[in-house]
Amino acid sequence: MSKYPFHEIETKWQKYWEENQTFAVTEDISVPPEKRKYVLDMFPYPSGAGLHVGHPEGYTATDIYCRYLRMNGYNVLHPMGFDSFGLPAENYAIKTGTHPKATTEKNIENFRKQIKSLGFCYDWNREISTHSSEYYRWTQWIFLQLFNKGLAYESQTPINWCPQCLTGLANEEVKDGKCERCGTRVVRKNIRQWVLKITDYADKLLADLDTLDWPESVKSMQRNWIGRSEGASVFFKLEKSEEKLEVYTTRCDTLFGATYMVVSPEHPLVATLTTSENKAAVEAYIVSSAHKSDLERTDLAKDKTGVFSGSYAINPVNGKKIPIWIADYVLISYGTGAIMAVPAHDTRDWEFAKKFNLPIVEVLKGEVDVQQQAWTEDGIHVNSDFLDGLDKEEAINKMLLWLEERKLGTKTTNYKLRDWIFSRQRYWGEPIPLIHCEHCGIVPVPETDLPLLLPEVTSYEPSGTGESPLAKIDDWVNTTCPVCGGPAKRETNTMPQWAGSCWYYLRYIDPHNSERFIDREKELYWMPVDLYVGGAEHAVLHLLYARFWHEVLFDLGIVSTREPFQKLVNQGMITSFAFQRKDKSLVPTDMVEEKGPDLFIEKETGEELERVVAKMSKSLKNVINPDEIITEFGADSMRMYEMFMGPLEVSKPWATTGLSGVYRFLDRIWRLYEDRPISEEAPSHELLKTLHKTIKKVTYDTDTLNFNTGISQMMVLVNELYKVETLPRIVWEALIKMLSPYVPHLAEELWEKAGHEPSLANVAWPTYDEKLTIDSEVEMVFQINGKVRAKEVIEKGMAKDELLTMAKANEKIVSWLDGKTIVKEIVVPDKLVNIVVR
Ligand code: ANZ
Ligand code: ZN
Repeated sequence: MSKYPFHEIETKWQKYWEENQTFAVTEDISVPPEKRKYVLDMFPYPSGAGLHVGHPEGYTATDIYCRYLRMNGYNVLHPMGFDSFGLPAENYAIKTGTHPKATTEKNIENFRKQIKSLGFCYDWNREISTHSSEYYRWTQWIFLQLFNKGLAYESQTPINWCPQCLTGLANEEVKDGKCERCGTRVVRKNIRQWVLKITDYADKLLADLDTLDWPESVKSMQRNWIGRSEGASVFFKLEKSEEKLEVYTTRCDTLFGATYMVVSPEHPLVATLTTSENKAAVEAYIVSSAHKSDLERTDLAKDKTGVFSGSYAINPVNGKKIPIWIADYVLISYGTGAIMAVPAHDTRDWEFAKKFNLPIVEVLKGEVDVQQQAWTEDGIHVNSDFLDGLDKEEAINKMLLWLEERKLGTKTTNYKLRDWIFSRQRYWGEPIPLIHCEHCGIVPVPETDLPLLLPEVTSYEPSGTGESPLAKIDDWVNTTCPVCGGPAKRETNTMPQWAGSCWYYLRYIDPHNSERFIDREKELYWMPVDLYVGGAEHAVLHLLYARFWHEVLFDLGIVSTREPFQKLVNQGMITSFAFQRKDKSLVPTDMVEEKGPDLFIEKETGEELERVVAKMSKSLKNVINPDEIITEFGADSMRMYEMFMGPLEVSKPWATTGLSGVYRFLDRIWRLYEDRPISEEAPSHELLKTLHKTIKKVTYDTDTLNFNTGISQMMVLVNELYKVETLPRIVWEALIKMLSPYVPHLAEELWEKAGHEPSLANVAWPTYDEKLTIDSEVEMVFQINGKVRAKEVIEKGMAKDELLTMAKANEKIVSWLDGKTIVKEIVVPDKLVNIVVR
């Protein structure tokens, strides 16, 4: 039995596609707008580890869809590139002194080669890398548009700071409150930052979510992240100062139950509020809470901590004097950084009040004793003067009016969303194109001077003062002001990795334009992205940042759609099997022996192990390397297996047995061709029917990304072909066409072998005859008084009276009718005849 020569076939066709530019795409205006599709993959970060099995999953899905669309007459934009500014390359540079550019470009080479070895139909002429100056020139240009629109500002923001590495860290770089690099506990530190005003777009970002065909889970994550909350600002007079303490509350109706107040340790009034007796305790407390992350501070399970400031405020509704505490369960970053505490009806306030012996006053009638636990559900107001007897909504409205009339409060909306901390004290990123001039303030680098190139440095280590390594290059930092010509200094912070991925989908449309960042006509031709496929881990950061930039570009009149990505699909994670001991510890795969079906033994100890599903990890030695799979089974097997594993969106474990099953399927197809001549004769009616059913199913399934079930149906057709001596051409060629999006190399080869010129890429997708997909025979049920008494197989579509005659002629029915009077006859065509008798 000759093995199907996938290696030869795959190399041959990849070369062919490349040489013939089979997948190069242009903005052909003869193609009507509804026949233009933009299908996008989340581009990879070119890590040193190379392609992971998760990458080909999404990439194969979009590839199949694009090939299918092409065969259906669509003009399809399907590009690929690299998200190539990033921390790992920089950290590697710090360790080894290798320039991040060198590492990155070597990794890109490798990624490109790996991606190409899977035979994807990308238009490689449109490849971009976010670290190339041609590209980041426009990232800088967009930043300047944001700056000019007042959406970028400088601020002293508390950020995560590593006291060992002497650098600010992004939130993603902090693991369990510790620096990812050195393991030191991070602290909060105010440092100078560039911040983008994404909060200006909170309402738009929220509202436009409704227009998107995205998974509900991602939409709701974005809604929660934006976290719009409606409530009130309330101003509390202080007992001994003219200052007012403003709080944010969603429950101003509970004001009569506010028995104390809390300000966060970072609140600007802390010093004013702290009396001299309490000063030492307050200062010690501020230091201790600086070590905690927001998450730790707001953790419900954590023991509450705090100190009394020594000052009092006056509750505006009843004139009562209430103590002001300092506690870190109140965050400076939300609302006003100060709260009115209502311990009877808020769990955290209740715990705090219990711990520090503060009064608890019930203002909502509930089902518990509020001295024993907080009542956090709704109830009728009590102990609340003019609110007594009202429900929540009535009471909130009445209290708001009351406060507003007296200028003691106003209706306010708050968002969880924070402005986006946009600068990094890092080397490997886009330099922020701004200049600090003593006379003119902050001045943008003139657009004609872009790109502002990332200069060469000798050491990638942050400077130690919280500035990027760029700050050490005097002849780069010192420049002249573009406005007054006087001496000035460059901004030395760089942009975060998210910057480049915020707009890459736009650059693919016009990747080589050196005049503009995108040509208007081309943008109109392709946007928005019709389908975007990628991992669910990007639900908030990337997908929110990109939407924000896009909304801004829309408002600037640079792009034509409000939203960039019309439809989003999250591929499921590819996991792996792992082996677990009784004590739940995991055994590396190479230490496991398979003794039989579902019987796994730890080699060393003989302990029986349970097979479980786990994330692939180096330590478990269960990481699948796509290169090895391609070498052993071929790219087509790899592609088809990943699609056959299960529905695209669900997570599924890699199983080599499944992969060899798919390989055997492809091998069977190859042997069909080797063993059977193609004939020009018409196929049998049965075979023709299977063919049309298959075309119908594969068409629907490919169109809706249900690839696994489409593949199953093709397997059915292949089994049918094994039953015939020769391959009827119309069946065989239709099969090749259906296979081609899935296993394009094998399909091209078989197409050529069937006597055609290459390529299959733009050959029309097969069509089906609906009539041939319907089974023409059905089973009729004959009933007497609703009970089934006989069955008969009939030709579909017979008329009612014909069916009735047939029923009455049926032997069994005849005997049931004997001696009875017919009172009613019911006929449901293709289903049943029911005769009611007496
Ligand atoms: C009084 C009150 C009574 C509250 C009650 C809740 C329940 P959302 O819905 O998430 O917007 N809060 C306000 N600012 C805070 C801060 N900086 N840190 C921690 N907590 C803060 O939550 C708003 C509620 O969270 C506010 O309403 C406030 O407590 C608290 F029965 O005020 B509430
Ligand atoms: Zn100046």
